[in-house]
Amino acid sequence: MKKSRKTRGMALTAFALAGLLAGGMMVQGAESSEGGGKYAFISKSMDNPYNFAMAEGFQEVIEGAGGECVVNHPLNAYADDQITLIDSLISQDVDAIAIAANDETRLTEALTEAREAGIQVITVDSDTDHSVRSTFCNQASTELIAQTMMDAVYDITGGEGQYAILSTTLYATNQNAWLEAMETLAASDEKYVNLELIDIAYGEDQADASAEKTKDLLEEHPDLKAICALTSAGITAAAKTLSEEETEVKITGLGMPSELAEYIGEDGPCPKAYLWNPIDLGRLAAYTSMALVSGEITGAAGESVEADTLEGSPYAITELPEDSSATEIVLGSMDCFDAGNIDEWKDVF
Ligand code: RAM
Repeated sequence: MKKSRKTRGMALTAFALAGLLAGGMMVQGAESSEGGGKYAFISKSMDNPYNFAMAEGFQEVIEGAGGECVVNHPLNAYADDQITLIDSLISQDVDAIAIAANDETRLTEALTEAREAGIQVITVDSDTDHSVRSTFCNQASTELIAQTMMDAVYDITGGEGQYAILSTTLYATNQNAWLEAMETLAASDEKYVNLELIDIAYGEDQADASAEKTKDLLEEHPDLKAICALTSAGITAAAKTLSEEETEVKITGLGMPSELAEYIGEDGPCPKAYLWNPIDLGRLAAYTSMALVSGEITGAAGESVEADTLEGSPYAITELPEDSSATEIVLGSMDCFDAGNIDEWKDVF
């Protein structure tokens, strides 16, 4: 199996910093409020509708409660771009940072400094080193996502043949956890015995790079039957590429129905895709940040988060399955988008 990677450059960080200082696109300032606290959200990267959806939910809840919201979308999905933003938020004296981590360990120093400055830190969508955040707003359990992805591959291939996975970067905590769980499941469940994982490609959570990686997969693996994209940016780019290349190879994975609508269908490149509600995930992160700042919770197992506008409220804070010294809050389930329901879903997110 081949793994591809792209090296990251310091130039990106310098560019991100320049953008930040110039008040560029990367940083959306937000409504000021009557002293309800200053709450920051850092997504993985800009130009990704999934990240805009999370930010929208986060901002809606913070501003609805009278807080000030600072939304930061880094230029690229790398730790360096996020470190620059964390440093800036420390000097802006925010009360809390909710971050979708681009790397499990490389944010540790910057987030430790944030906590030492009295800032509450949580992760959302993608976790860090457990010691530097109070809790993690997890979209759905790793097992559920891995099982759903393996079953989607099984369904669209008829249960046999070669498939490839399209991921984001080599460092993304969430995609790496899902990948590992998929590999474990594929190796342990007889159901998947006739499926062969032939390649893992990394499209950097960007449209262009994901499209290039999709073309490479088609060229390098003539017997490829399906691609499973663990990224909303990747699945849309791959679906577009498959349709332009007029290939029989199919795609499934995690994606936004609003972006995938034209590719979904029995005859289209994407028979079905899945996702949790990213706007709700942003809302949950906002409620959790506010509860930490007000002292209602500390992030310990056994506590819960009141989330007035979310159906599942209150959300229990539970121990991480793999580390009883750290916690998470699981948003819940995933929805499936296919020819039968895509028209309803495409306007939701
Ligand atoms: C991408 C991001 C995010 C992931 C979604 C499904 O936009 O990588 O982390 O959860 O896809």
